[in-house]
Amino acid sequence: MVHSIDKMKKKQSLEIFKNLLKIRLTEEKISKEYAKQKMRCPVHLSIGQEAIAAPLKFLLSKKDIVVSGHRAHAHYIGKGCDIEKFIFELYLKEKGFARGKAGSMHLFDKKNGFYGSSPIVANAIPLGVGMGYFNKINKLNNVVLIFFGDGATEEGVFYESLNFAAVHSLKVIFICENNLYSVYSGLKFRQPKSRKIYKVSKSLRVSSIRADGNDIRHTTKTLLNTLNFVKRNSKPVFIEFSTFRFVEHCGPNEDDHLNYRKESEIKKWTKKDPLKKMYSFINARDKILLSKFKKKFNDRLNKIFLKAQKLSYPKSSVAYTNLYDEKN
Ligand SMILES: Cc1ncc(C[n+]2csc(CCOP(=O)(O)OP(=O)(O)O)c2C)c(N)n1
Ligand SMILES: [Mg+2]
Repeated sequence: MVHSIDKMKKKQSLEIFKNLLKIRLTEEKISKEYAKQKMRCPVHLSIGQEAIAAPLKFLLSKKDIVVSGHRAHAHYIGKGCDIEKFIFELYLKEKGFARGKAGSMHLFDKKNGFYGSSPIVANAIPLGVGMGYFNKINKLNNVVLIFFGDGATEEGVFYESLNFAAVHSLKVIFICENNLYSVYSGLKFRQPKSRKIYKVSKSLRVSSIRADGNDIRHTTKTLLNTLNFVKRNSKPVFIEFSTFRFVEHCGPNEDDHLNYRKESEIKKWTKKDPLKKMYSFINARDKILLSKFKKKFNDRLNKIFLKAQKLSYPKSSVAYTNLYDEKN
């Protein structure tokens, strides 16, 4: 585990770079295969937002908890959860992590500390705060990271949860991935122009920061410093990462022809693509290592996807079994 950014070894940063690539390659493969109509659950891809999730596995222990919303693939992969069971689940096969009952928006991997994602906007926020409270009353030192979008900050439960976490001094990190849109609605149609999301949190007495969500160096440093602060001070913190999604809200394709986002805005963010950004500062040796990793990982993905398609679906007789299975 990485504890200090200054003492971070070259090998550790390369692993974080690999994780970013891993998320992108998995999402691109999902996007490519989706058109074949074999994966029948809705998907909300994280392409463009991966730099926020990529450091998770290396900064957190398995006992630290992550929860998320509908756009959760990156967080699941970033935390080091089981990719095979994830892809099987997207195909709704019985070997998926939820035996084919969950699909893309109810991700879960207890062994790796991923305690669920939920498609109801803002739903994971009180869930994560509840786990933070559980940790507190059981004197556990684990931290809970709650991921959500800018849209979730417009739900009432967001305010209640921040208030509760502040009052009870919970070791919870609220992470808002501000990609400027909630489906097709830009922030300017939803929130007063002068409002800054991270300042709302400050007014509720939860310390907050805003950082670049597309530069892996910034996301790693921000997450690590925040984790250390939360553990040391037993207080919640709110992080607003600025970022942008590169494909449609739900589904595998681009939707720029719909014109809800200006061409100039898309161009600006394309230049800030987290993968391109990462390649702009890594050295030649790391580039070679990453290209070898890319080939190997793509081969692995191809095998997983082929295997997933051949697996069997769950029988209808088990539709109502294991719905609340503790052992799952
Ligand atoms: C309570 C609730 N309201 C509305 C929806 C429909 N919905 C699904 S995703 C979404 C957009 C959320 O935007 P944001 O929180 O910014 O996340 P992003 O999709 O940008 O990652 C909406 C409105 C929902 N799932 N749940
Ligand atoms: Mg959004």
